Amino acid sequence: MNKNFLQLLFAVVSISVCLAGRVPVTSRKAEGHHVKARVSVDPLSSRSLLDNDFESGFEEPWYDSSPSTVHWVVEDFYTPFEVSYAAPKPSAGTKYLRAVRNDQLVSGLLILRTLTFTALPGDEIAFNFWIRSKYTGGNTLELVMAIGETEQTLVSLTSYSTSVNLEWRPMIAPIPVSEPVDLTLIFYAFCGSNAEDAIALDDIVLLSPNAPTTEPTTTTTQTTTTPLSLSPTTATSTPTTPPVEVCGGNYNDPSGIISSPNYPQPYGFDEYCQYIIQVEEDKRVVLDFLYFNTEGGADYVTVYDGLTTTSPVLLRASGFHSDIITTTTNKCLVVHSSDSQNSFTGWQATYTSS
Ligand SMILES: [Ca+2]
Ligand SMILES: [Ca+2]
Repeated sequence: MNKNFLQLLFAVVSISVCLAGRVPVTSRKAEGHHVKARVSVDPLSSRSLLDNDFESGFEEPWYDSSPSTVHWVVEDFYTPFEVSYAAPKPSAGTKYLRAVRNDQLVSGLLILRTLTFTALPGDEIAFNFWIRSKYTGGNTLELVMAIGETEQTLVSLTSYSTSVNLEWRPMIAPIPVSEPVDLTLIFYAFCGSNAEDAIALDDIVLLSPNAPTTEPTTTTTQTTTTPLSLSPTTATSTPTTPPVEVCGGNYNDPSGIISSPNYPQPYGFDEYCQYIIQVEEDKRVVLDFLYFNTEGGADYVTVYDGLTTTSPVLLRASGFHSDIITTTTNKCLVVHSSDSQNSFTGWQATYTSS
């Protein structure tokens, strides 16, 4: 009798434990993605974990910490959460991270964070984004880097927030550190309550053109064993030399290509570059801007109908622009200028003589 009672008691306790064990799982599911295990990773190795194209369906190692009812959720292009205004189709894959609102489309702040990782000099963060809003500038999207409590805006994409923006756009933002620094990256966004309002992210990649690889180590080893007379040659072939940025210049060929410094990587801050184009005496210069993406209202391209900044202005543009410009004489001056923050992909133009 006692034995049977103990067996019964054991069975009841076992079932209770099982049930108790299940409760947190169920409630955690009901809460959605608020509760997430954050993996503790060494900052230097977590660098390699930042890349995410969201095709797995998971947002980790980025994580949503939005405080209100709007959340970053992985959406599939073919099964969207908000069907009235579908996202543009990604260039690769079908999934991306989208600001998803509740049934009442209540507006709110969105926050997306990384783990703490070690940023190295030269690091850049690349991503694709789509932002759209019923009223221009109504939705916001900013990428911020946080070192401890100090936050610094890397890029603000609010100027892309218009009712007609129906495409994914690429962005590369430099992470401005001069030495290895542990930091986190944070996307702050605000999504409004109109049906047209939308924000999405995809293809986040940490680019590290200056990150040490195994190659330079081998070179260093060789340098120490080579005769002294050969060392200057070895030194000049060191692969860590950064590419030379072209800022303006003289262009006298009948045709050519000009672009913002570092194109198609983002141009720099506080730049002022003059491109002087001169073709044959009886010809005119035709400039065709094939690509144009600068910070609206801050980073400008100005085309003068002559060789000085006092010449008539043929074009002064920022943001998105598409244009073909013909000068009245055989020469023109193109000026690229940027302010001290927010650098975009820039611009590229061909010129011909006609
Ligand atoms: Ca994707
Ligand atoms: Ca700028």
